[in-house]
Amino acid sequence: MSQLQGEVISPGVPSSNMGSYEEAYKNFQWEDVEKQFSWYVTGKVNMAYEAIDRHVDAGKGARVALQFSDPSREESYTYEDMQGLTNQFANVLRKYGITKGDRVFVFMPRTPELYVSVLGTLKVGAVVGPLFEAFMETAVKDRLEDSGAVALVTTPALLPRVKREELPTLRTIIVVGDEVAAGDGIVDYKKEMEAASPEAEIEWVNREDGLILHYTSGSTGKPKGVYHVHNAMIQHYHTGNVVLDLKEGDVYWCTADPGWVTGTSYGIFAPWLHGVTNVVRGGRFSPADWYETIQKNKVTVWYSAPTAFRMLMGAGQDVIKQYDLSSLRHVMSVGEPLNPEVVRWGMKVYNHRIHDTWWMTETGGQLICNYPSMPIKPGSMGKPVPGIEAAIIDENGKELPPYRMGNLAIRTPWPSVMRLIWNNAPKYEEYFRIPGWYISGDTAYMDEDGYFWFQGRIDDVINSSGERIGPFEVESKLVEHPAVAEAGVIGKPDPVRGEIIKAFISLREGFTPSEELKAEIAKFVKEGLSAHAAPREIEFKDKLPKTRSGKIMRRVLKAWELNLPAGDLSTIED
Ligand code: 6R9
Repeated sequence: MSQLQGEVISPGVPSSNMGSYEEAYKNFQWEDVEKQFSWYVTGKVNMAYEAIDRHVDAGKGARVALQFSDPSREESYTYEDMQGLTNQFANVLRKYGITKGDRVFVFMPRTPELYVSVLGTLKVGAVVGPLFEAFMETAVKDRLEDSGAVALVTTPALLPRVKREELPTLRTIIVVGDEVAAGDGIVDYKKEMEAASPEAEIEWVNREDGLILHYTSGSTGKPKGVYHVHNAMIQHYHTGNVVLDLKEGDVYWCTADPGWVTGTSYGIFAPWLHGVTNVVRGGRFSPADWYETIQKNKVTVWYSAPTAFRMLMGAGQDVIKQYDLSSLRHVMSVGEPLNPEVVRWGMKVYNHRIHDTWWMTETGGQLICNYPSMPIKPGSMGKPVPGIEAAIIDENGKELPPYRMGNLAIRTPWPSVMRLIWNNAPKYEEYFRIPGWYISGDTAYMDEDGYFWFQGRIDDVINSSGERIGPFEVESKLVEHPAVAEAGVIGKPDPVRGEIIKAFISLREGFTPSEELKAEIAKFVKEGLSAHAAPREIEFKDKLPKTRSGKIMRRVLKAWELNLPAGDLSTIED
């Protein structure tokens, strides 16, 4: 573990919203954040009002809220535009009898209509269920069925994947397309929007009323519906301030799809609560298009994921040189461990620190992060957000001293923690099985400066000859090898050693698989990390199985290895 330490990158930008981390942490009160919202007094709230209408009421309606582009569209919408459109959509929903507490799902590509649908749904007090566009029949059905969804917004291309006859609660399907055959529960989005008034009453709800239902896969079983409430906005607003460091006039780009929690908490709520310009780019990943998006929109704050940074790294420096990225002020990452190699590369090619942030669907918002004003230790997730207490505990709830690996746990409660797992109370309670703590399912350790270091999911930790090995550490070393594009590491059962380390590797452009290369890579880890961490087996793959949010699915690698069924694959990419 220790080879990752010792390296520290000082803050490049001294001025940030938070200022000194220690001071901010010490003096923090959640009440001070809550008091920024008028609903603090009345208790009646609506996320959509706070994200959109509030800015119009404050005279800032002419600002650009949504800057959208994909290969066929380029559009911008002011806060005032968004107010009118979301009101219209709320009126459409009301016409079809959709009311407070109903579950309304969105199943469509990233387009302005998706964002209008999400916020319009919130305006009537209904709960949003976002789905990845790439979901196939069973994935869609499982989620709509479990949640008892009454309405769905989708496109003509995706509609055939919705098995209506098997979904008795699903009454209304709103289709966003050019020629929609309306009738029999099918509603034409465009026609209805044209006919709807741009004025609507907002449904004022309680802070504990439902906001969003995000389905996420565990290591076993069907996906779980993680339920969040409007109160989460306190966390979204706070982290938008101290982690995203959003300031008046910022142009912010979160590359995540709203099917993933990052694409809602930080692709919708946090930026709009702060009244900044939110850039949304549809279409597929391409390094040139991504850099073009930054250049063209003069993006100042950029939030992406290790998998994307690794792909950009793989694309090389020549493409970067063709673009002007000087607008960037702050860069962040989330979703899986951010390899130190990627942080070093970010310094070299962007001249920016990439700030790692850690959190989960279940936590609703960021919890452990690196901040603009704080030194970064590459490979560390950073320190708890002010207002959050994090610790490493054992199975009895005992806090462990620095450098001891254990359960990464968070003191309960905090504003955005999930309130339910839909239809699954036992699953929910597992997270809170130790009184006073939320158990994340991740393992980590803390160093003597209070930085947290991710080690793996509980079930991913490898034990080889009595040595505990975190797969992340091995993967990080592997991707430092010039031939390695991506790597996934698992423990393979072994009669002598308990487990041995097996690495699945995709190679960079220009490298060909060979036994020599395998030996060379294994030697590289042995020499760079330690003998016990070196993979005893290496297998080359064209592509590694990943979730749509970019996580390498080690359980799929493990299933391949052991010839077992791979389990729920609904979140797998392509
Ligand atoms: C936001 C999000 C949560 C799991 C989490 C952990 C992994 C997320 C990470 C990270 C290492 C980071 N994870 N951020 N691991 N470093 N900075 O990703 O939510 O899709 O629910 O995943 O992702 O294992 O437990 P979700």
